[in-house]
Amino acid sequence: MSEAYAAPDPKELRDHQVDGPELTTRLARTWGTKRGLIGALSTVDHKIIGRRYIVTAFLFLFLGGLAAAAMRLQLARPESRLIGPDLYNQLFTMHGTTMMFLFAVPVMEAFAVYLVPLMLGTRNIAFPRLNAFSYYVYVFGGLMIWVAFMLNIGADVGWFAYVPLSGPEFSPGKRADIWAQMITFTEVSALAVAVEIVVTVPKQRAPGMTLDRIPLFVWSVFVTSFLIIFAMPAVMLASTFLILDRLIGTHIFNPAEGGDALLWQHLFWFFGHPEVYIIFLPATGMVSAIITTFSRRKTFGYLALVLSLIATGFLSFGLWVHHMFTTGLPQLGASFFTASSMMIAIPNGIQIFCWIATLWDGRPVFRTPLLFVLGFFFIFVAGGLSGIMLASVPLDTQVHDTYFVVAHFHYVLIGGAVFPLLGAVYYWYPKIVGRLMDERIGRWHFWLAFVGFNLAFFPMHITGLMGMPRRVYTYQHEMGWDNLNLLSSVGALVFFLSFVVFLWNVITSARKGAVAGDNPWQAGTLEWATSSPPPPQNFDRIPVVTNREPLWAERETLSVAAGLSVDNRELIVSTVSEARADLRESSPEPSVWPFIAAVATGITFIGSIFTPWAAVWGSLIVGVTLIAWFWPKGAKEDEK
Ligand code: HEM
Ligand SMILES: [Cu+2]
Repeated sequence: MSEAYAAPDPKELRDHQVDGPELTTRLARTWGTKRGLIGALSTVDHKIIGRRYIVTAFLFLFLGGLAAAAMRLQLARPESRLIGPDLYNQLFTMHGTTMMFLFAVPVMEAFAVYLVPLMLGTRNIAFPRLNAFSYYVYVFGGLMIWVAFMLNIGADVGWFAYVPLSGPEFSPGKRADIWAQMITFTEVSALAVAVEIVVTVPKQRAPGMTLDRIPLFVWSVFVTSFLIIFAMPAVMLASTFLILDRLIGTHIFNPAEGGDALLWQHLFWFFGHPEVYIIFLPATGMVSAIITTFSRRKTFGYLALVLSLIATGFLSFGLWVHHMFTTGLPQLGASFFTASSMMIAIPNGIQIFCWIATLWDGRPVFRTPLLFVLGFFFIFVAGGLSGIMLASVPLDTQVHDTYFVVAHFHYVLIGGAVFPLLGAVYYWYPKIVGRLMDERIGRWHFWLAFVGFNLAFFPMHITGLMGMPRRVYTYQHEMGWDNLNLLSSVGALVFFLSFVVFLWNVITSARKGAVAGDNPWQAGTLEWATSSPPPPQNFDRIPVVTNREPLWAERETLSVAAGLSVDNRELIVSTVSEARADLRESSPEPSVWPFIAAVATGITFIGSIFTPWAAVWGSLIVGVTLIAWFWPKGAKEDEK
C-alpha cells in the first residue's frame, strides 16, 4: 500500500518527544477502534479480533459438545430409539467437523492472533485487514454448516467424507455439497491467519529478540503456521474436486471413468494427520509457557524443545498413510509408515522430558493453569500409548473402526489440546479481561473435567477391544456392551458439567474476580509488560529485549526503542535473525471492506452449492470488494 512508503513528515510527533499520560492517550487515539457498529466491523485491532475469535471458537465447542451429548444419550442404553440412524449420521458428522474445523484449529489460531503481537512486543499483527477478513470468513463458514443442520440438510458423511459415499451416486441432495464448500471456505480463513503469523514472527519482533529469545508459544504457532500452509491446501483441493464431481459431473474420484477413489483418502489424510499436530503443537506452546511461569524457572532445554517442534512438524507429514492401513496398500509402504508413526514418539518424549525437568528443578506453584497441565501429562501419555499400539499394522487391522480408535483420538485431542487450552484460559484470562478467574471454582472445574473425561473415554478402549464398531447409532443387548456404554455416558455428563462450572467461572470472574494488575503470575515474557487488558497500542514504547524472559531479567527497567510516530500507525520492522530494528512501517487503518469482502465471498460459496455460475459472478463481486479494500487512501500524502 502506498501509504506505507509515504515519506515521514519531519514535523510529525515522535514518541520520544512526549511522555507519560499524554503519550498514552495520543497513541490510544491513533490505534483505537471507533465506537458503534461500523467501528466494530472495521476494527483491525488484533486483540479485539483475537478475543472474538476465542469466544466464537468456544461457542462452536459448545455446539459440537451438544452433538456429542446427543450421541452419548442415544448410546447410553442398548437398542435405544431416541435418535434414528439418519440424525445420528448427521450428529457425528457435525460433531467431528465442528470440533476439528470450527473449534480446535481456530481456537489455537485465535490465541495466536491475540498473543503473538504482545509476546513479540509489536503493535499489531502483519496484514491486520486480512486478519479481520479471516475472522468473518470463519464465522460465516461455521454458521453456514450449522444453519444447514438446523434445516435438516446437515452433512452426514463423516468429517472425513470418504468417497464414493460422499460422491454424487451415494449422497444425492445438497448435504455433501454444503459440507464440501464449507470446508474449502473455512480453510481460507485458517490459511490467512497462518500467513499473517509466518510474516509477523520473523519481521516484527521487538529489537533484540533474537531467534533464541522467542517465547516457546510463539515458536509453536510459527511452526504450526507452516503446517497449515502445507496441509490445508490438500483438503481444499480434495473438497473442490468433490464439489466438481458432484456439481458438474467430473469423475475425479470415480474409478469406473478412470478416476481414483483412493486419491480422496490420500489428499484427506495428507491434511488430516498434520491436522492433529496443528492442534497439538500450539497446545505444547501453552504448556511450556505455563510450566515456565509456575515453576519460576527458565525452561529446561529450550533448544531441544524448539527442535522437537520442528521435527514433529516434519514427521507429521510422513504419517498420513497410517490412517489407511486397511485399504490394502503395498507391504513395504505400510512398514515404512509404521516406523515413522512410531518415530514421532521421540520428539514428543523429549518435550515431556524437558517439561518434567523444568518442574523438577523449579519451585512449582500449583495454581489452576498448572493443574490442567498435569492433567494433560497424564491423559496425553495414555493417548500416546494407545497410539503406539495403533501404529502397528496387525493391531490396527484388529481394532480398525472400533471404539478403541474413538478412545485413542479423544485421549490425544482432549488430553493433548483441550486440557492445555483450558489451562491457557486460566493463565491468560487476567491479561485479556483484567481480572483473575476464581481459584476455588477452577479446582472444581479441573477435577470434574479430569474424572469425567476418564470415565467417559477409558471404557471405550474396552468396548472397542470387545468389538463395538464406531459410527453405529445403536447396539444389541446380547453383545454385552451395556454397562461400559452407560459408564461412558455418565462420564460424558460429568465432563459437560465441568464446562458449565467453567462457563460460570468465566462469566462471574469478569465482574467479580480480583483485579489482575499487569503481571499477576510474575511471568517473564513481554505480554505481561503492558497493562491488563492492554491498550490499543499494546505498548507506549516498544521494549528492547536482552533476555529470553525480559521481565525476570530487568523487571522495572526494560529499555525501550524510541522514534515511532505518535499520530500515525507505525511499527518497527526488524531483521530476521538478530531482530535489529530495520525500518518503520505504517500498519493499515481500520476498514469495513474486509467485512464486506467476507460477505461477498460467503455469498459466492453458498451460491456455488446451487450453480457453478455463482463462482464466476461471485468472483467478480469479490474482486470489486478487494479493489475497494486495497484502494490507496494515502495517495494524497504521496503528492506532498
Ligand atoms: C465433549 C466431550 C466429547 C464427547 C462426549 C465426544 C464423543 C464422541 C463420540 C461418542 C464419538 C463417536 C461417534 C461415533 O463413532 O458414533 C465422537 C467422534 C469424534 N469426536 Fe468426539 N467427543 C467429545 C469431544 C471431542 C473433541 C473436543 C474433539 C476434537 C477436538 C472431538 C473429535 C471427534 C472426532 C474427529 C470424531 C470422529 C467423528 C466421525 O467419526 O465422523 N470430540 N466423539
Ligand atoms: Cu494420524
